[in-house]
Amino acid sequence: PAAPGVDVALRPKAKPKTQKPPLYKVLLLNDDYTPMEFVVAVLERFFGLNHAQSFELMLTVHKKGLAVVGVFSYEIAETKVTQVMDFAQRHQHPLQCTMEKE
Ligand code: TYC
Repeated sequence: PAAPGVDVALRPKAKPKTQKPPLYKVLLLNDDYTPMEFVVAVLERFFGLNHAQSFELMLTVHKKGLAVVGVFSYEIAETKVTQVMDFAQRHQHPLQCTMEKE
C-alpha cells in the first residue's frame, strides 16, 4: 500500500485526477431527396465549415451513405442534431442527423 498522499500519483498507471468528458460524433445520413445545396448550407450554417469544405463533406455523405461531420461534448452534439433536424423539417427535407458516442 502507498504511503498516504505520496506515491499514489507517481504510479505509472495511476489515472489522471481529471477525466476527459466523453465525446460524441455527429453523423449526417444520405437520402435520395434532400438537395445537395441544402446539405452544403447546413454544413456551413451549423458546423462552421467554409463552402469548399461543406461541398466536399456533402459529397462524401452522398457517396458513402454517411459521414462524421463533427465531434463534440454531449450537450453540443445534441444541440447540433436538434438544429439540423429542425432546419430540415422546416424546409420539408428528409435529411437525418444523429449522434453516437465516440
Ligand atoms: N443524395 C442527395 C441527392 O442526390 C444529396 C444528399 C447529400 C442528401 C448528403 C443528404 O446527407 C445528405 N440530392
